[in-house]
Amino acid sequence: MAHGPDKSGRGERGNSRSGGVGPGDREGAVGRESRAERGISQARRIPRWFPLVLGGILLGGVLVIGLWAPEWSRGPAPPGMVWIPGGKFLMGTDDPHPFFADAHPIHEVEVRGFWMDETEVTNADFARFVEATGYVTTAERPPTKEQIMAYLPPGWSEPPPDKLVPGSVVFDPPSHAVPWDDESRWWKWVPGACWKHPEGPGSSIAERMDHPVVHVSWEDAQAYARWAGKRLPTEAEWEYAARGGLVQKPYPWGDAEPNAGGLWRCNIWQGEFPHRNTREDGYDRTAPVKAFPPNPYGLYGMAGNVWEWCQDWYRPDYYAHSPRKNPQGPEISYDPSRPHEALIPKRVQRGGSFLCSFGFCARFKVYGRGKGDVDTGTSHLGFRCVKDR
Ligand SMILES: [Ca+2]
Repeated sequence: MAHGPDKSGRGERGNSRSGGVGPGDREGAVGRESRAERGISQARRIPRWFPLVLGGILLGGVLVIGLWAPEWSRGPAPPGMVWIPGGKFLMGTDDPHPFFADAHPIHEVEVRGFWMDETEVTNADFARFVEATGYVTTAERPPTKEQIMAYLPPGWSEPPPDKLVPGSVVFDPPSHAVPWDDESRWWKWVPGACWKHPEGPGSSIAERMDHPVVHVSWEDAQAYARWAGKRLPTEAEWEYAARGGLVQKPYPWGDAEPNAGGLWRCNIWQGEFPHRNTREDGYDRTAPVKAFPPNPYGLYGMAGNVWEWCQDWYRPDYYAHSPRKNPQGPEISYDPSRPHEALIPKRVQRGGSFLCSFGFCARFKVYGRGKGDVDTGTSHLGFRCVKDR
């Protein structure tokens, strides 16, 4: 009884659990050897480099998805805007002309991708904003005595109260040639001039709803941008976009002169400035925002027509120490070119206007920089907006 089948069976099970090899186990070992041998055989058929290559492909795929996913996730284009893919570019110029002394040196800048209005903000756009908000522009409010005195050279007397009326600065060409040493020969303060009356009372935008809005201060442009859920471009974003992916070319379309082949590519000045405009490009003042072809990014009017406000404060020496990534402009503005205005807060303007010409002001080139008092709009100054993804 002591050697009965139960004990024997427990013993076999016990041996099996402790690693003993019974007939069934032997068969299993043989089976495992066979499978192992088959595995070795298969491994011998797969080149040793294969896992490395496969891993590399998978890793590369993950990286590509990681880099491009933000581009995919930007969603559909907001109406009237085009996507400007982020990247690096060479900002500024080595053009030795004094017009461009503040655009030195050439320096590499990197900007994030952003949406940009394909055109300047039009009178129709601005009318919708005013209708929706009741906004009153700077030019439609009476200026303060301090605002006017800030522009006058030291020693000038204060303006009488009857001069403190709403108005703006209008290009008013003289009838004959004049020296270029004093802009007051062609710029006039016109009471009643504003975005709705670009040349003053009696003028109208009724036939110019697709022209860029003008007589907007920086504050007005900011107010519009906030209402539209957008913002003004940084100067770096503006220049990056204007260049359209071209490298160190003078114009948004490349190297060709603005009228190469007898075809005008932008609205600037032809003739003798400021008294005789031959309007070979078809326009003596503003033009419709899509009057000329777009640049490679699909942006219209990045040269000429009207200057465009940017977000940045202006300093002529900023490029010498600009941050490389997404520069936002200097902390404060400074403009020593007009000593009595040096401390007036000025923001950057870009793109030039219908008053630009090679002789008088060639700053409609993509690297040309302009600037202006944040409170002052003129008849050749507008803006466009950008929007982050
Ligand atoms: Ca013109």
